[in-house]
Formats: sequence, C-alpha cells, structure tokens
Amino acid sequence: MPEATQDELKSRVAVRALDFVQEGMRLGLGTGTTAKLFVAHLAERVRGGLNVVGVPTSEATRAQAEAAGIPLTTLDDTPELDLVVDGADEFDPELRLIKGGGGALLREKIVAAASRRMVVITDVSKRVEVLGRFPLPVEVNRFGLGATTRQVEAAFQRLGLAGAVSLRLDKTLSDPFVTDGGHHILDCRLGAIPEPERLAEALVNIPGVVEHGLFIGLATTVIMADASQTYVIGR
Ligand code: ABF
Repeated sequence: MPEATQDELKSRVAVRALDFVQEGMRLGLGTGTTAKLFVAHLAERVRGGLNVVGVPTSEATRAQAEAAGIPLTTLDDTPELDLVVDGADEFDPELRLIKGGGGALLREKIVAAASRRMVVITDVSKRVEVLGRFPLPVEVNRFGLGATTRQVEAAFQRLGLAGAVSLRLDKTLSDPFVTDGGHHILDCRLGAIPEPERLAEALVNIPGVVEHGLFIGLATTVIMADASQTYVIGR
C-alpha cells in the first residue's frame, strides 16, 4: 500500500473532527491548511442542513467560511463558544502547543480561550517530546520593535535559552509580515523549551509583546494521524 501523503493525513483528521460537532454549536474556526480542510468539510455538512455558527480566527478563514456559506458571528455577539477546531505547529505529551506559524496566533488564542473545548487537528509530524523544535512565534507591536526584540532576547538569556530571533518577512521577503491585527512577528529559534510555563510568563510581562505562540492549558483533545491510524488523544 502506498504511504499516505501529508495532505491525506490532514484530510483524515479534519473529517474525524466533525464527530465533535453537534447541532446548534457555536464554533471557533481555525486557520492553516489543516483547519482549512475542516472548514471545507464543515461547509458540506452545513449545506446538508447542519445548524452551527462560527467565529473565524483569521481573515483568511473568514473569507473561506463566508464563501462556503457557514453562518458567522463574532465574540462580541457570542462571547462563549462550545468548540474550536484548529491546527498546530507542535504539540507535546501534555497537549501544550506551539502555534502561529501561519501568523494567526492572537485571534487563535482569543478564540481558544473563549471555547469550552479545543480540538487540535494534526499529522504525526507535529508531535514532539519537548516543545521548541518549531520556532516560537511572538507577536509584537510595531511601535518600539527594536526595544521589544531586545527584551525578548534578554528573557531567553535569563531562562538559559539560547535563541536566535528573527523578524518574520512577508512573501516579498523585503517587508515585515503584518498580522490581521496589524502587528509584526518575531520567530524565535529555541531548539527546546523545557519549561514552557516559565517562558510564557516571562513573555507576557514584556511591554510590546502582544501574544506568544505557546498555548498552555487550552487544548483538550488532539486528533493526530499517521500512515496507518488516526489517534484521539485527550478527552
Ligand atoms: C494554524 O495553522 C497555526 O496556529 C499553525 O501555525 C498552523 C498549522 O498549520 P497547518 O495546519 O497548515 O500545518 O493552526
């Protein structure tokens, strides 16, 4: 049997996540290639009569969901959600995550925090023993970028983390990437983050840091596929 491609694994977890969706639910709609597949499958169910309402975690997801006919709301009108289904860049055995490779971490975290349950859909390549192989995205205000970057670097040093920090560029590679919220992103190559909670606390205390890509205590379930199976981890 031929090896499953990464796209096939992503599609499998996206379909499996539909099992967590129930009639009438208020849903957070994630961002990224895996979440995009979920939104496409969800739209099919909506066309088939499923009644749900969604809050998108990015302008890209909003555009996709609108075009596909999924009814949308906002966290102002619907401040509590039943479930968010989203991708991740990494997850560890405690279901701590790194997210933000797609640049949507701020809205993704706000939506996850507003949701009773967070189901993460991934392929096996995202599983790690220790977070940090994927560069940690840190979203920063444009004002004071240089000073904020120095403070982020100093925090890494204090925690004994050797980190190379780079400003994310957009597709042209000549301008900084700008998030949906109008901020920039620092990608921080740390290699390993032995104490994610300590790092998260240090980062949120730096003025100018808008949000970071460590998602701790938010994911309730990870659906992961490898070539032979689909695994549901958590509750
Ligand atoms: C979003 O999309 C992000 O938080 C994460 O960066 C990315 C996951 O990527 P993909 O599903 O495209 O592999 O969930």
